[in-house]
Amino acid sequence: MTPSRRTTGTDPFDPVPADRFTFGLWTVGNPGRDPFGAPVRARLSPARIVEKLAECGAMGVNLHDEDLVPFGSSAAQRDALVREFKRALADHGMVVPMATTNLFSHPVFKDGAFSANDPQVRAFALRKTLDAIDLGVELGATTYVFWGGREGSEADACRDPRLALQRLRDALDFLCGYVQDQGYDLRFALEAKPNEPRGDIYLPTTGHMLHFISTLQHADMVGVNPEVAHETMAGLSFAHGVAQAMEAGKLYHIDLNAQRIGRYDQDLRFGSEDVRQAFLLVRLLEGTLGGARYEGPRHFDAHAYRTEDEQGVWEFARGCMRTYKILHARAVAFDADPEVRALTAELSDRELDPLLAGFAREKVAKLRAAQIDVDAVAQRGLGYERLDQLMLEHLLGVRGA
Ligand code: GLT
Ligand code: MN
Ligand code: MN
Repeated sequence: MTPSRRTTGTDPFDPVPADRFTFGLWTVGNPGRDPFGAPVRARLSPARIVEKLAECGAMGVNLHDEDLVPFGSSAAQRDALVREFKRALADHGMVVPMATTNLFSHPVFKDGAFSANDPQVRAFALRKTLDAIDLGVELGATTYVFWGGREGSEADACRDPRLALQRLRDALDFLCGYVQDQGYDLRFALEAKPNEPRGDIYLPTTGHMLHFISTLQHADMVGVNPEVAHETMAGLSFAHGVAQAMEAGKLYHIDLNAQRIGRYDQDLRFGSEDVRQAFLLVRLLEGTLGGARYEGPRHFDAHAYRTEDEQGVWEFARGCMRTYKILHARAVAFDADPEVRALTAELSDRELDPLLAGFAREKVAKLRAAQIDVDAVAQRGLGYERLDQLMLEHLLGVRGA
């Protein structure tokens, strides 16, 4: 461990690099600007962010091209910035597991990037992404995120939405080809969002993304990067979306934050609003309920309240990580609780089980002949009230602490 790492005391919830927590440069670096007000905090340099995140116990940082290299920088400026950033990473033992492209800030992307109607915009977006991929790979990234924030519409008659999908597919196929041609060790992770900044964004949920991926030329190197806030904005269960991605072997990355349903994209401190969903999510990611565990970085795509100064930003960062670890510990205790285990134990039926998976003609008659006491089954209470209360009591710290 490097000297700048805070030496942790005995608190088991203090984050350490082995927990694999990461933040975007744009997250803790968010200066607190919103659509109605100017920034409230000074811009932090990438080197400062690296130093402070290391001190907080994070493993690494992720970035957009423009978080490090401002739009329009010369090649010499770029190289100097990259050199300085690499030095900060090395000095503080931090890594860059993920990178992405800013395809939303510059006015040229006002009608989208890969799906824009103007081929000049699409060509520029593709070219910018090639450069950003090179940058990410140079910094060591093995995951590349695509968040199509501007890929959408307000005046929906402006293009056939099927054409938009075709254009998005063309771009991803091209970029997968580039990565393979360069021999990069890089996988793509697609991030869905239903709206904001566009009225409607194409491919609005992780479920939409999962199907879209199956239509790509190099589907094997493309997965998803679901974000808590985005699925919650769509009114969906985040844990279910993540579970589907995991089950499909497509959870390549994750954006952790918090969100209240029905609001704009809040990107709040992880677990701060939706502690129940957050608990179920951590339980799933860490595999305490059984099954495979998510092995990628635990990335926070969130930012501190606009009320905060820089000190508050580092409190925010520590809070994200501590809450994750506390929920993990709660999930371990919950899933080890004998009463929970009894209530969630899988029922088995030696006669019926073999009939339920895999069609065979002879199973049809057996299924029809099986004795099933429908009324008795229908009357059986399932104990889910007790189960849910047990979950709350674990969460509230009065059981299994
Ligand atoms: C932007 C967005 C996030 C995405 C980032 C990656 S950019 O901050 O709100 O959800 O993950 O492009
Ligand atoms: Mn995100
Ligand atoms: Mn968000």
